[in-house]
Amino acid sequence: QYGLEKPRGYNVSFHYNPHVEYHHFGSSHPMKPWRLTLTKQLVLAYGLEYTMDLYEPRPATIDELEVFHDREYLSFLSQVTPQNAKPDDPAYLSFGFGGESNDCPVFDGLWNYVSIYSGASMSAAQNLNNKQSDIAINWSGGLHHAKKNLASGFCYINDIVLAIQLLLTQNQRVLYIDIDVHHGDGVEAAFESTDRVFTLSYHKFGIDRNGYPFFPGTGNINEMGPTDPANRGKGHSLNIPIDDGIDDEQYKWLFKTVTGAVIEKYNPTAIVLQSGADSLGGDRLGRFNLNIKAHGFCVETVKSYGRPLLLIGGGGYTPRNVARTWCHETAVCVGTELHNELPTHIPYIQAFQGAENGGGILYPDLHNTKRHDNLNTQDNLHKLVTQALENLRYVEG
Ligand code: ZLM
Ligand code: CA
Ligand code: ZN
Repeated sequence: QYGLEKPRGYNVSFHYNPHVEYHHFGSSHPMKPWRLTLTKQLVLAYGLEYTMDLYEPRPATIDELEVFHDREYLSFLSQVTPQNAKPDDPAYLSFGFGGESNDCPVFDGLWNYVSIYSGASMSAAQNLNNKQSDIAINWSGGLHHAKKNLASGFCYINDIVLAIQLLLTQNQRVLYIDIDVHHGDGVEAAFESTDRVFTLSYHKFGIDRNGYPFFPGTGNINEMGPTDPANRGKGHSLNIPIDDGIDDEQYKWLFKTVTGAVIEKYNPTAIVLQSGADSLGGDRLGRFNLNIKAHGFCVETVKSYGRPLLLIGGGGYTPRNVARTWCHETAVCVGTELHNELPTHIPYIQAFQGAENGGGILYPDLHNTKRHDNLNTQDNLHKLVTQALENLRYVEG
């Protein structure tokens, strides 16, 4: 209807199993799989499905997940239900479930949910491996905090680690970039002892007024992986700690300068970009002040290097803006521009209408919708970039 034709150049594939939508972490939990429904509705309303290859991947199997995760953890995760869960069982707490914050609740269909989003990331990685796609997208993945035997920060299975492991069968060097507002600690930890994966995370870092560190509390500029010179992974992680309220121009400059230096030095043959949308202005959990196009600039920048690209979701806690951003970034991948006026035939159009919901347009101004003062000075950011570039001294391409 919008007359979009498949652009020459980039083959983009979209890996999405709609069953992921029907899962709920519980009322008032910030992670809402429903944001994926909204994203899909925008992508369809703009006609982007005609510009990509669409896949409905099967759920991953327990054997596939065991490539990274411990068997005992998986057997617990695959069997636990809200009915049989024993919150005082030591196994329950030690695997990261429940607890005081209840970041990782046990909900109905949990195993189904985790196998679906993981299967989609693996399917996307396989498409890159077979050279069927130049860019493969899974907005339901990007759960970067999960460890091999631990659920953490809304993440149970680390689909990113599983996808990178598949890419490593065909690539000597994989670069992982993470623009979620939280530190990509699980992916960094998984590959700390290899130089075949370089991890780069941009995130909010610091202690709040109440004395709590911003989750997960790691990722300062001096954390560069193992320090033992005998460890091949030494210097193959780069962390970019950022303070509250960073704006579009500052973030774009920081991202372009640091990411560009890493790509040129490390020379990866494939790139994985975790595009968590909680770095947007007005996010329920985030602290940054980015607009949708500044977030999308990161996708454009990475795409411009022309390497096989796996693009995955992650955080994002203001669902209407998550959907806007991931729809925009899907368009960036296929190389098309979208009208600011949202098509009116979208199911759930009300979610995007009204002044507080972004006024029925694709690119509302998100600047200071939650009033985080900008604590990042130009001087701090220049020092940060200088240190970041120095941190690349152990890297060979
Ligand atoms: N408490 N409900 C980002 C993951 C962020 C941990 C633990 C002291 C929440 C949050 C859960 C409904 C990604 C922490 C100790 C009390 C925090 C976090 C359930 C609200 C709710 O209303 C909520 C009852 C819940 C959780 C807020 N949790 C906000 N921030 C973080 C985890 C995941 O985006 O990076 C990738 C998907 N957890 O801060 C405590 C440390 C304080
Ligand atoms: Ca990050
Ligand atoms: Zn996050």
